[in-house]
Amino acid sequence: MKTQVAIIGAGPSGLLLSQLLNKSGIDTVVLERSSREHVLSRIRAGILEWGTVELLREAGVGARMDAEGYPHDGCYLSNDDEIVHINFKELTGKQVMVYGQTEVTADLYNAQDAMGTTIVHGVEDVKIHDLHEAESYVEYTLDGERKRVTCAYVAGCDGFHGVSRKTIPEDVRQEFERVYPFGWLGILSETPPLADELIYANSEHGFALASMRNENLVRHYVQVPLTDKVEEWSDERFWTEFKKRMPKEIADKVIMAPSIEKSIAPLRSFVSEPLKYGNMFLVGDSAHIVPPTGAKGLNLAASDVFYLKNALIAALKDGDLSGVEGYSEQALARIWKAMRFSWQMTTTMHQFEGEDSFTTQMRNATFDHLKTSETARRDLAENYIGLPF
Ligand code: FAS
Ligand code: PHB
Repeated sequence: MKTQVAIIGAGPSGLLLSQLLNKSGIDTVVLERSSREHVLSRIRAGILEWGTVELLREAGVGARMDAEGYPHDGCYLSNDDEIVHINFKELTGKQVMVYGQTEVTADLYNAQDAMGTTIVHGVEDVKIHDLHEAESYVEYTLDGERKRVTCAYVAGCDGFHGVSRKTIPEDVRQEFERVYPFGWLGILSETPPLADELIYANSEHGFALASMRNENLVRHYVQVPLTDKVEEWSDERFWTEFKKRMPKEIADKVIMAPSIEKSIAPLRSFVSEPLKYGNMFLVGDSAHIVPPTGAKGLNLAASDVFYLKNALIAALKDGDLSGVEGYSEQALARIWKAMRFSWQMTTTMHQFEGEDSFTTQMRNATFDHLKTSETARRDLAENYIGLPF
């Protein structure tokens, strides 16, 4: 097979890049390890920055999001029973959109079907070659047969455990990492949201987040030790812990209904530089991981896609290589600022095992500053709604 851009991975990064490139007349082939059903079964992000909303509209996949998504003007942060409202709309003029990553992925798949693009599922043993030649190629096995896609460029959209980042030699890569000593246990439950907007709760018992998907489906999380296993957490244990961490006026409204999905995600901050190696570009989770506290993971993938699609269109249609040469530096500038915000939100809102009393006082002082300073609230709002692409 021959194409202009070989895309490895059919998660949000790969599908959105394929959608935007094909809309501009650039030919792509997407190679995905899992089945379409498996990709669509993943429950992940829930918040879209407005830049992501506008990019999805540009890609022609905004209709269901605009019909079924929920624009939110702000969110709440609580510290035990104290609650502070961060009014994004008032402080920045912007909102965020509550619309699950699962829905975004489904909308992208449907649009890709309509466009008749090439997405190959169930590929194995992907290998990337000749990245410093005029033409590169990607090899993979499908149904026991070894195949090859020749291309001008390769987009590594294959997530944290993918092959593309590891194709860059270790002595070329520089990796930065912070692994947090806890994870998030998340559940889906068919109950109404506990408030009109999200609640990020810090308490002496640990962190919890009350999020939502629609008026009768909530997505809630509690911080758990990394050693915990999801089977150790009954629904009752989850709800009891969740109520302890929410402010009393919220906890009193909790309906302890059955979970329809339950999973634990570890938290880590990670960046691999550079994002370009010859004809290959890293996009989304293949290049970086953020703790979900700042709702940045999916949204950083979107800004990477925005920079790369512009660069590839300029290179392949006009022979202008400035974008592809500048992609890594341009994307990393935004990645690092989102990395900082996500790390700050995580350290501010989570209790760390064995932390000293000074650290606890710093957390309380940060919360008090948010309560009393509009400037502090505007800084948080500006980062949460998403820095400009
Ligand atoms: P993805 O990991 O989504 O997709 C990569 C794709 O590449 C996958 O389909 C995979 O099967 C495929 N692949 C991997 N190796 C391959 C290979 N060798 N060959 C071919 N295909 C290969 N973000 C938030 O903003 N909020 C959240 O609450 C949140 N929760 C999360 C919970 C979990 C458990 C995880 C893992 C992530 C969460 N994230 C969250 C982050 C998540 O949303 C990512 O940012 C988002 O999925 C990034 O999309 P992609 O870059 O497409 O990577
Ligand atoms: C979610 O709804 O899954 C969600 C929302 C906000 C976050 C993380 C996860 O910061």
